[in-house]
Amino acid sequence: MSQSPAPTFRLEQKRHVLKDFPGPKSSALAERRKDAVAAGVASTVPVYVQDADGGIILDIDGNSFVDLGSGIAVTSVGASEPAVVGAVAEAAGHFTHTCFMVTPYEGYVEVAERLNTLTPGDHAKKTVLFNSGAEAVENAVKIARIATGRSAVVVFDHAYHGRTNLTMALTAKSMPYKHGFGPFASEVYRVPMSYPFREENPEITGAEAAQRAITMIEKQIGADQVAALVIEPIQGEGGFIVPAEGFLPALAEWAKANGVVFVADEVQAGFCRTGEWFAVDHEGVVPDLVTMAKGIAGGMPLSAVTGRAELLDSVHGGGLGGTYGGNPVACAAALAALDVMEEQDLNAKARRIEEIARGVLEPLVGEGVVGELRGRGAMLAIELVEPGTKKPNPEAAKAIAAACLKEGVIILTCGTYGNIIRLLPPLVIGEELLTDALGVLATAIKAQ
Ligand code: PLZ
Repeated sequence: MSQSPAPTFRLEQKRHVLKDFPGPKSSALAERRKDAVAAGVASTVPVYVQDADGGIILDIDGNSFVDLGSGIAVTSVGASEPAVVGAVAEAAGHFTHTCFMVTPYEGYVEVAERLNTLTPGDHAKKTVLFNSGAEAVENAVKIARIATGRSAVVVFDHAYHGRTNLTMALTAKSMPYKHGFGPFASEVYRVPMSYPFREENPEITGAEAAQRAITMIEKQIGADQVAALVIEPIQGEGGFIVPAEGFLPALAEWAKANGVVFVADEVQAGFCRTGEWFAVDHEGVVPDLVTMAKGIAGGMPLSAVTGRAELLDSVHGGGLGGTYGGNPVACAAALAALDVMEEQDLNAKARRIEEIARGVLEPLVGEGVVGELRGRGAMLAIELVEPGTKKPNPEAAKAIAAACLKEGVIILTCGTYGNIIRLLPPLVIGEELLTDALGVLATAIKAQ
């Protein structure tokens, strides 16, 4: 268990919502939004934020919600972590932007050094910075293609890699991410994932599931055509799917033997979320390239590709970049956030969150709508089914999330079938607040 001191917070770490939210201020903003904001952008929660700190989001009408989503796995250190806020203010006070491609600065170099050390493997590594997860994944593919001189990219069922054109192609789920937005990038091939809960043969091992994918790759694409195999070590949007043990190592080994660049998309699972720095660390897998974003910078937009120096350096000068990539304020935030992760031992915090959450939720498994509880660290999920079957139950997921919200607990759903409740609390959340929120969740599940 973590020995680090518990952080103190500005906002009272207590759930408190009025019966009839959204309140008048949020409702007025919702009206303004209707006229001003594109209808294609949806929000999960109907209130507007005034403040956020620790495990609490305070809305503009005075309602305090427990945050079990972290803005989709971003604010692991908290949404207003003092060291991050201070670093942002300090950096912005000097320069908000110069463009690293025009006039470079130290923060970018330092973030690269930190990531080269933190990511798995002790080989020589290099890093390039961007703004979003999708941009990181796109660039990993660009790097793999130029390094190998090949074009095919292998991705998996249930994968999520972003919303740009290439990453839409890499993403599995049509609605809402891809529907109507094609044509999509070519040379993208999808193979079966290891999804233990939904395997036809529940006995299939990780190695066998990997071989199933490998056979498909070899027969339908040809190993020597494949530039990259891109995989989320724990799938995020697809449903917090943890592949069977041995699946990732077998794929990594095959990639190595066949000159295929193994890309671990750690955008959602990285930076202490699973109780390790990276989700691949649980099985000792060393990727050729790692894509990172979300938790990296305490809420500021920053993403990265880190990997084998010879791969990164196979790109011609000027071949990688972007106006904002590695913005100096975002870099300062990342350096502060990484310090917080180390100093407060957020890996230990994530493991403690798992222990507490499993204690509350495990007794519900197999009863009623709860098909499975899975995940690692503070990346846990419940797969909801129709009682007595494995038939996905998205209605239950929606109803449970709505019931939690009504009580002041923000919970996100996900999954190919929309039937997954996922837990992504800030890693700094207090144990009392977490236990309170889990109690609300357990009650909502039992009411199904
Ligand atoms: N790779 C593994 O989880 C983003 C998407 C939310 P961006 N996941 C949240 C939504 O509905 O848009 C994600 C991810 C993995 C890549 C991405 C993309 O990261 O920063 O959203 O581009």
